[in-house]
Order: sequence, then structure tokens, then C-alpha cells
Amino acid sequence: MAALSPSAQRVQQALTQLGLTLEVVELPDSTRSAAEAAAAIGCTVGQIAKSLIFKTKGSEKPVLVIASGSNRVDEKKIAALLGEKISKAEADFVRQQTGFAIGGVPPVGHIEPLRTFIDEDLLAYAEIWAAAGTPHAVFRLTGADLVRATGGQVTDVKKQNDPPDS
Ligand code: 5CA
Repeated sequence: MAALSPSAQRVQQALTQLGLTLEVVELPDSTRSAAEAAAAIGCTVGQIAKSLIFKTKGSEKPVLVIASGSNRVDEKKIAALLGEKISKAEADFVRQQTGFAIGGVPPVGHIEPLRTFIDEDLLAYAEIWAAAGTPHAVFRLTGADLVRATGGQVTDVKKQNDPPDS
């Protein structure tokens, strides 16, 4: 089997150090977005754990929200838990804070630990998949693994769908 790329190796090392026997795999097809990852893996979009980086508006601290691929994150819900507004981080900030580029940001293995929130919907699946450092690298895990690995707070993160026109 081909060696993992350096960024994927870092994620594999982080998982191993956490005591998790989870295996990073690099796929030929792109896993850059949740939809692409689901297609490449052959799972549902909901089973993709997307790691999204936000920035607090006052203190400019990074916040990681790990959401089901089929959910949109309601920034107001996270802000209420933090006591501070947040906005989507720009690409440079994501790289500085995590050490990974958008499209491959993993839930673990960041430069420094991040304040983390986990979408409760991810815990409903028997297995989920997360990015592993590159837009071709992923690993399979359970919701319990995700909680254990990140120490994240499990909560309702999702934006409700807009009501239909009446
Ligand atoms: N590897 C896949 C699935 S595991 C993945 O990383 N998907 S993702 O959804 O977590 O990452 C893509 C996310 O990066 C998008 O949802 C979006 O929130 C963010 N993103 C994409 N382009 C930009 C950009 N130019 N600036 C800031 N954020 C971006």
C-alpha cells in the first residue's frame, strides 16, 4: 500500500497517540467536500463528519464545529454557548490555527487543541467518516470515538430548514 502523504500521516499519528485504532485511508477520488467524500466512500452525506473552523468575533479565537455533512451550522446556537458571536474563518486562519488546508481539516491533530462542538446528529450513525488532513484522506470512526478523541461538547448545532412558503 502506498505511504500516506505527510498531512495524512500527522492525523494517523494523532489518532494512534490518542489510543484509537483507527486507520487513515487515502482514496483516489476527491473527498474535498462532504458530498464528494460520501460519493468516494459510498456512504450517505449525513455520515460525513465535516470539521468547520469558525472565529470568535471579539477575541478572534478558533472554534471547531464538527457537523454532519447534511446539516448547516447555526452560528447563533454556537454563539449562545460561547457567549460570543462567531463567523466562518477565512482560509488563511484555518491553516494557521489547525495546520491543515480547507478540504482536509480533520477533527484531531491540530497545532493546538481547539474548543470543539460536536453535532449530536452524528451520534445516531453506527459509523461516520472524517477528513484526515488532505482532500483525499479520510478515516472511519464512531460518534463515541469522535467524542473521546476531541473532548468536544455534543450539542444541537444545526440550522433548521427555512419554512416552506405559505
Ligand atoms: N474533506 C471533506 C469532508 S470530510 C471536508 O473537509 N468537508 S468540509 O465540509 O468540512 O470542508 C469544506 C468546508 O470548508 C466547507 O463546508 C466550508 O465551510 C469551508 N470552506 C470552503 N471554502 C472556503 C473558503 N474559501 N473560505 C473559508 N471556508 C471555506
